[in-house]
Amino acid sequence: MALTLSYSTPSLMGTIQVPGDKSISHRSIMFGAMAAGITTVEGFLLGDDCLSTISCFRKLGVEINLDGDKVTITSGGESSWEEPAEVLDTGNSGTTTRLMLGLLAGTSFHTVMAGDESIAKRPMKRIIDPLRLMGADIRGRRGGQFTPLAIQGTRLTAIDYTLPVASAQVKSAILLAGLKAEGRTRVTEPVASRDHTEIMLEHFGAAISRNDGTIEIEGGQTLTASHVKVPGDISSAAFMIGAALITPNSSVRLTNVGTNPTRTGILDVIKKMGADFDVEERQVSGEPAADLTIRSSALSGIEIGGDLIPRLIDEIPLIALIATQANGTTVIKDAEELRVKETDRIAAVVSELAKLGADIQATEDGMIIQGPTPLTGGIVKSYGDHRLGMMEAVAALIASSDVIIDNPACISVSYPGFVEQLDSLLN
Ligand code: SPQ
Repeated sequence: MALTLSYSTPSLMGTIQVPGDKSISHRSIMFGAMAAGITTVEGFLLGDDCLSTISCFRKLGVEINLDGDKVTITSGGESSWEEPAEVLDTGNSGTTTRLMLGLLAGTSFHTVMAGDESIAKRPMKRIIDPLRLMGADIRGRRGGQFTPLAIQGTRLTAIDYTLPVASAQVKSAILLAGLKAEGRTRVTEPVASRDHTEIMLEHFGAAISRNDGTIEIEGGQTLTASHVKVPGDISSAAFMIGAALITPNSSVRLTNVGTNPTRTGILDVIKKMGADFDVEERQVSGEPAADLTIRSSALSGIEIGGDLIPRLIDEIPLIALIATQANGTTVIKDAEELRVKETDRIAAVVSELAKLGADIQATEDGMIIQGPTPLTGGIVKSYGDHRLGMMEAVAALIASSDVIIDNPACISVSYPGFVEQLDSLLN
């Protein structure tokens, strides 16, 4: 069912807590399932993707109980996992599919994993190649490039691997497989990607070393059950940040947002564009966090590329929208990874923002946006991609007439209750 949004000259005021970080929530379940004992999690994201992770681990025999955003994971450790009788359904979640490949490669049993239509198109070779070098036995469509994937657990040996793409999912899958492998695994990343796996490995008692872009982990270590506090997701907060920046007369406070430096590229970008905002820092279980106050701002176009891209990769649809309201040209480059996300996010963002009157053009590895342009209403598609759906809902705040979003249900992948929370800020 489509969602019709019509806002006439709104302003946004108030304080909200955005839902828990998706990347950290996934990992909290995986680490809790690997560790023998009882792991507790607070601030867990009850989004569809993280629920897919829970459902996969329940099928492996791990006991997981939910009480609001609190989770209790009771596990006998990785060695107690059972061969699942059913296919593990990873839904729309790339993180679940890819990190679980690393975890399942070193078991003693057989698993089959599959997700939705979007997952079936996302590249898995980048994960399977290094895992095969470790000895993994993984088969899939087109030589293992795509799901469904069949994994026959086997003994793994350590590798020394340099990532060809900046990807936290590839890095994490190798490190998680490395935890079970014989020997010392080394992963080198040319550009830093999010490091939640490294932080959580240490938090659960594993010894790892991190030096100049190389992470090392000795195989055969066991994890100790722990307590995880999940901060708010900066990738979700980004939509509220963008909403406050482009809606006149707005001031929005976002509490307890994760500000791990590998994720705060969005804050660097808005600062460079001239945004008016404050950051008050806090600390949450090894992961930094802050309260952010964002006010409507006059923005200028900038160039975004290079090492900054992995630090804001999921925020680019929103950045493209705010660039339509900035003075001058915004160029986003080095972001070809966007083409293999839930949908081709370069093509989708350009086509849908153009429908709303934006002056935006696709390039091979990004986009060029001229601003400011007033946005009109119109019928737009989410392509089943949560980040597209939310960007379009934020665009509706400044559109001159109704914005009708086709297939808005996907928003619950990472931000259940997003539209309601946005509406609660309306003045
Ligand atoms: O889990 P999924 O579907 O891959 O989610 C996305 C998103 O927009 O929420 C990407 F489409 O985030 C990825 C992110 O782009 C989550 C992630 C992680 O938790 O490790 C890492 C990034 O992907 P990658 O491919 O760069 O490693």
